[in-house]
Amino acid sequence: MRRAEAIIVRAAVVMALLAALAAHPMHSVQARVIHVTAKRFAYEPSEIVVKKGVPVVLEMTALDRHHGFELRELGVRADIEPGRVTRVRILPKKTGRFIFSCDVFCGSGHEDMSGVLVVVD
Ligand SMILES: [Cu+2]
Repeated sequence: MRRAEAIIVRAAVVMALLAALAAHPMHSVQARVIHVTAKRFAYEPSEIVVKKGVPVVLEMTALDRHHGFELRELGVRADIEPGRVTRVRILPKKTGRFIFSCDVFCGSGHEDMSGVLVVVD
């Protein structure tokens, strides 16, 4: 292969890689990562403040047992388990206070296991 051809091929490979990276939803906009833990019968933090239009990734893990994470208004639900990180990407599109709660029965305080995602301008 001639030198010019080799350079063109290399440039094409780099462009294709960059395009693939940019097209990937997790990389299209820099997402803010927020760590959340769940245990009987609370999330930490229980109040998560995010900015409208800025994507966030919740990295969630459980400290004691299997819990759930349901944020119905934003169409999000996930399982949270010990020894595992569950990632949920959220793009908040409107401001407000959105309650999330545990939807996996985890004991006598399960009904009170909730938190709030606060979306601000
Ligand atoms: Cu629960």
